[in-house]
Amino acid sequence: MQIGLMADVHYHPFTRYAKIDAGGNNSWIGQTLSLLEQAYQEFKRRGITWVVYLGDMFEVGHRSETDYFNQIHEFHRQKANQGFRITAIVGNHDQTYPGSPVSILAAMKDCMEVVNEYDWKALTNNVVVHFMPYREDQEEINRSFQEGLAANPAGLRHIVLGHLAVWGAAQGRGEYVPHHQVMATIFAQADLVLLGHYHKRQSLTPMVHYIGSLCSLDFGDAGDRDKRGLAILDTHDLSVEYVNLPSIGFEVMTAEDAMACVSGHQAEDQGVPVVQNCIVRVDYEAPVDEDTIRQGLLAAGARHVVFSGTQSKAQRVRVDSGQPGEEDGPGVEKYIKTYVQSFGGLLDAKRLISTGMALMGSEA
Ligand SMILES: [Mn+2]
Repeated sequence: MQIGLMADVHYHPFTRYAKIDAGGNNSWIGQTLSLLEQAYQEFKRRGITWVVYLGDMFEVGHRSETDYFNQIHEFHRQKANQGFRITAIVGNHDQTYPGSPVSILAAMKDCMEVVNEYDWKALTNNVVVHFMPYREDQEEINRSFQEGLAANPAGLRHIVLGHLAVWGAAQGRGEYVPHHQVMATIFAQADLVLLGHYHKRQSLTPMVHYIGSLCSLDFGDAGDRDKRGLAILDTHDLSVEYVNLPSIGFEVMTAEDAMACVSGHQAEDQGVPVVQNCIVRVDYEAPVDEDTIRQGLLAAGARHVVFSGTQSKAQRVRVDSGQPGEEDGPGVEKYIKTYVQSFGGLLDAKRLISTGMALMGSEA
C-alpha cells in the first residue's frame, strides 16, 4: 500500500510576498492551491487514495480569515468526494497554542480525519502506523509511543508519522524551535519516522526524516526550492519516494552575486543562484545602487526584490545531524560538536565541549 504525504502547507495569504490581481485573488493562495492540486493529480495517477498531512496545514491556527478557510475546506471536501481518504495530523501552527487540544482542523472533520491526540492504526502486512500530533514534552511523546508499541504484538514493523521538533535538524531562520526538542533516540524501536515541522527535507538518521514543506515559505527556506513537494510512502518495503513540485523560490544573496545576475552571469554551477521565479533578498554592507540591482534582477526573472543593508548574508545553520551513538561517544559531545561546526568555527569547540562535559559530570 502507498500513502501520499505532505507537510507544512502553511495555507495563508502571506500578503508581504503575494500579489493581488484585478479580481482580488491572492497569488500566494493561488500557488498553494495549485501545488495541492498537482499533488492530488500525482496521487491519482499512481492510484494512491490515502493522503496524510504531517501537520501545519494552516499558518495561523487561531485566526484564519473565513474566505481562506472556506477555500481550503472546499478543496478538501471535493477531494474527499472524489474518493480520497484524508488524514490530518495536527501541527503547532494548527493549534491555538503549541500542544493545545484545540485546533482549527477540528472544523474540517466533515472531510478528513483529524489527529490531535496520539493514535495508532494497524495496517495489513504487519505494519503499525503511529500518528504523533505536535507536542513538546518528550516524556509524554515517549510514553504515548511506548504504550502504542506495547498494545501490539511483537514482531510488527512500526512507522511513525508526526509533527515534532527533533534535535539535530537544520532549521531555516524564523522557524519555531522549542526550548526542548525531542531526541530522535526515543524512536529507536520504530522502523521509519517521517515528520513535518522543520521545512528543509532532510534525514536525521537512516530512520528519521523530515519530508520537507510543500513549498518554500520564507527566506529561511532559501536555496533548495528544487526539494519541495510531496512524498510517497510504500508500507510494504518502507521506502519513501519524493516528488518535487515547482514552487516559488526564495534566494538570499550578496550585492556581488546580485551584480553577477544583473550582468547575465547567473549560473548555479558558478555559485551564483538563478533568480527565475524567486523572491530575492540582497544583503549588503557597502552602499549599492538598489534601483539598478532591482531592475536587473527583475529582468533576470525575479518576482520580487528586497534589500537588507544592515546585515551580512544570512547565516544558515547547517547541522551534520546524526543519532548520537556509542561509537561517537556520549550524545552530548556529538551534539556540541555539530552545534559548534554549524557556527563555522566562530565558537571554540574544545572549550565548549569541556564545559559541557564538566556540566554533565557535575550533574551526575
Ligand atoms: Mn510546525
